[in-house]
This record gives sequence, structure tokens and C-alpha cells, in this order.
Amino acid sequence: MAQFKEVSQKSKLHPKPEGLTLQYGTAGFRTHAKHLDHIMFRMGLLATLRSKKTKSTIGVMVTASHNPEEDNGVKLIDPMGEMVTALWEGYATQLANAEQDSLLKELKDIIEKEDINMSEPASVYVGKDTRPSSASLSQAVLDGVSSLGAHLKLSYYGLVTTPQLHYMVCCCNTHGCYGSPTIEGYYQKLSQAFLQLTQNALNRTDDQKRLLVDGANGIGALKMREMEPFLRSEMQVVLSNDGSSGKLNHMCGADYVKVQQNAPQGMNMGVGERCCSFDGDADRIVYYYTDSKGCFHLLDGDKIATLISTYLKELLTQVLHHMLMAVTVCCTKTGVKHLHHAAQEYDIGVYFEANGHGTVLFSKAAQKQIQDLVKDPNSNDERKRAVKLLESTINLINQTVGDAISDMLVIEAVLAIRGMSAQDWDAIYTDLPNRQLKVTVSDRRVIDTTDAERRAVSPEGLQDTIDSLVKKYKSARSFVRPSGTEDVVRVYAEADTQESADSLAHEVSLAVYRLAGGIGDEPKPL
Ligand code: G16
Repeated sequence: MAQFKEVSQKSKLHPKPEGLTLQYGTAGFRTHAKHLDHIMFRMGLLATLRSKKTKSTIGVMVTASHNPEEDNGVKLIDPMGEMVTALWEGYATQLANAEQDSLLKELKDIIEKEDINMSEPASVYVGKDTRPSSASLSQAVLDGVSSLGAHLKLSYYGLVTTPQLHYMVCCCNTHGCYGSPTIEGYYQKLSQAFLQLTQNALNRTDDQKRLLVDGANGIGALKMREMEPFLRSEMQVVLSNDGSSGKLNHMCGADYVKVQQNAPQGMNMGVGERCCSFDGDADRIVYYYTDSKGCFHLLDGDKIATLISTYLKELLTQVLHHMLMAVTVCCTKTGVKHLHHAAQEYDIGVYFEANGHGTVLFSKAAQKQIQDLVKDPNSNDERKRAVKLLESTINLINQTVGDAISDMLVIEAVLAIRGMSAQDWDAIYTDLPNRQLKVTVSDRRVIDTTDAERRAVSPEGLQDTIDSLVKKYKSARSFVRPSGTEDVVRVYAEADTQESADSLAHEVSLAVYRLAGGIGDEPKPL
């Protein structure tokens, strides 16, 4: 076939370094950018196959999100804007690791297994973040897509946030039902919903509308600037780390703030002022403020989930007063794809990782019920208001994936409607002092976990050691798990005081280092 001939020729321009193997991880392939050219080309091929198979538009995003600037990565976006299925993650790994001379064989194997009709048309949307390597790597994706070229619609969006690409893929495949599949359509949909919601907040001063935003020196900063005019004067954004000078994610961004429990560089925080940080591709957000004693307070994904779910519960109580409403808490493995699937099991699923990655899902039935209630002539004023608020909240949320800009607007609207400050929000509950550390080991896969990654089943003896260390401290817990995006093991510890949490985290890190093949220097006390 002519198509395969072209693949064969073009793939020589994107050769695979012999012996290099990579795994499609928590959020796609992610490693140093210099290892990724062949991966990008091949993911272009795979996205085209996935599009032919599903008869839908598929997205390919070139980004490494929170990772350092030298890294890069790629992930595929399925038709409804969700992460690609586990089966296709397997194909991605299979294709990525095929040596140069067996690439066509592996490609044909996938076509055969999936019974793909190669004369079907294909449509692929490609986007990239602001990393220096993203320009040439996204070109490699485009080469891959176009080499399987017949009946192809290839749309290259250039610089976009990851959630914007998810949104556009979903809009395209729902034929505009979810919104208009353009960046402008995204700004319009979200800003209209935001302006409708904030109409319900009376007499806000300019100070109350003010939000300090750390753009992580990434794409989120650019897109926030683009969006500002759409928000009229209902939000006063003070942007720092906007990419004009600093390095991506360096001493700034959501991951830095969450892990360091400290303000990013370059942000001038007044006492009690609301601040937030995006990550490198703007799919995560954390909030924070400092109190009058100069003490830093983090409002992470757990706090965001609490704020949004208590707000939704309040509205639903006003709308459904006589009906039973249960709030269930469910834990999954790390990775939004796991949380997303769990959230889909409910009428309304609010999911957030502590690192600030999350969104809210409304089932079709729940959305239909809310739409019917909007039209119900028998509603009293309180109920009408609550239903309208719910409707606008649904429109403001990017249900395809966690989205820093959308989440930020939801949080700002909820705080405004409820007349809450950052301190009021923080007071909903008190976090135990905690600490997160990383340990480098020679092969992080030696750590295997169970119970939503809360217990380690291998290497032998590690969990027993953790259990006995935890017993030494008050109100303590500690978990270890291999990262899905970096070559490290993550350690989490909490206890009654910061000192205890730090000491437990250090002791557990040492246990990981000793029992799981640590490399480099032994972890030092904090
Ligand atoms: C990705 C995933 C998240 C996950 C994060 C960190 O986020 O989408 O679900 O929490 O990686 O994973 P880990 O701690 O295993 O390295 P992002 O924002 O980096 O794409």
C-alpha cells in the first residue's frame, strides 16, 4: 500500500534510538525531550489509526505539564475529550518500542487486531505547550499523521493549554453540543457562564475581584491574558511568572507550590490576598494566601473539592428539597484517568487530586433533570435561582478534564456568591501537617502497590517497615508509590506536627532507599 511506503520513508527521518524503551505512563510518554522525536512521529500514526477506528476526531497534545523545561511528552485524547483507553495505551507502548525495521509490522498488527478500515477518513487535532522542544516535536507528530494521509483532516492549533485541546476535541465530536470547537468558543462559553454566576454576588469591591495568578512561565499565562477581556471587569487578574523572563515550572507553578508549601518566586502577596498557581500546561491549579503572621496557607485539590462539593450540595438541597441526597467518598489510584472513570459512576462526580488536578462530571440524566427544572413553571424564586446557578456552573466547568482556568473561574464564582474569603474557605477543615518527598531508585517498578496506592506489596518488608514507623507518631499516615511521570518514588507523610511529619517522611524515604534500591546519596533529614 502507498500509505505504508510513505510511513516507511518518513519514519527514517524520525529514527528510534536502538534499545530505548519507554512506557505510556499516567499521562502519556514523558522524558527528556531528546528521546522523543520518534515517539512523536509514531503517536501521529497511532492517533490517525484511532481516528479511523472510532470515526471521530482524536487529539494529540505535546506537553510534559509539571516536569522541568528540558523534558517533554505526548498524550492522546479520545473522542469525548477523555484519556485514551488502557488497550490503546498498550498499542502506544508497542508502537513506541518497535525497532526501526519492525515498525510497519507492529503498525499492521494493530490495524489487524482492531480491524481498521484504512480507507476511512481521519481527523486529528494537534496542540503544544511553550517548551522550546515542543515546536520540532509537534512537527514530528504532524509528519506521522500526514504520512498515513488519505482522506485526512489535520488541524494544528499550535499553542494551547491541554484542557483547551480536550475541550475542542469534545466539541468537534459532539457537533458543537458541548460548545464551539475554537479557542474563541472556549473563552466565550466559560466567560458567559462566569458572568452569569457573578451577577449573583452583590457589591464586590475591586479588591474582592482581585486574584494573583502565577502562570508557571507557561502556556496558561498566555491564555489567561487572551481570556482577560472576555471577563470584563468581573475579575482583576494580576499575572506573575508570565513567561516573559523566567523558566517554565522553575521555582513556580502548582507543583512547586504544592510540594514546597511555599509561595512561588516573583509573586508579591499581600496579607490574606487570594493567590493561585497553574502548572506548565494549565490543567492543575492550587490556591494559597498568607495570614497576618506571615504564615503560608495552601488550598490544594482536597480543599477545592470540598469548596465545590459543599456549594453544589447547598444548591441541590434548594432544588431537590424532598429528595434523598448521598455524598460518597471514593479513592482511586493516582491519575486523572482513574478518578474520571470513578466519577462517571455518579450523578455528579467531583474529583480532585491533592495536587490540584480535577473537575466535576454531571451525568446526562442529571443535566437533563436540571434543564427540565429550568423550564419548570411551578418553581418558587429560591428554587429558580438555584437551578439557574447550577446550569451556569455546569457551563463553566470543563467536564473533559481538569482545567486550571475553568477551575479558577468556578472557585472565584463560588467564593463571590457565598461571600467567602480565602480564610473562610480554609476554615472549612484543617489539614494535618504533611510532607511530600521524592526518592530516586534504580528501577521504580520494584515498588508495587494496592488499595488505591495506599499500601506497598513489594519489595518485601517495605510496608511492614512503614507501618512500624507510622506507629511512632501521633495521627500519622504515610504512603509510597512509583511516580507515573518522573523517574522517582513519591513519599507522603502526615502527622500531628510539621516536625513529626517531616521526620516520618524522612524515615520512610530512608526505608525506600534501603529496601527498593536507592541510588545517589542517602536521603538527609529535613
Ligand atoms: C499527571 C496526571 C495526574 C498526576 C500527575 C502526577 O499530571 O495527569 O493525574 O497526578 O501527573 O503523577 P505522579 O505523581 O505519578 O508523577 P500532569 O499535570 O503532570 O499531566
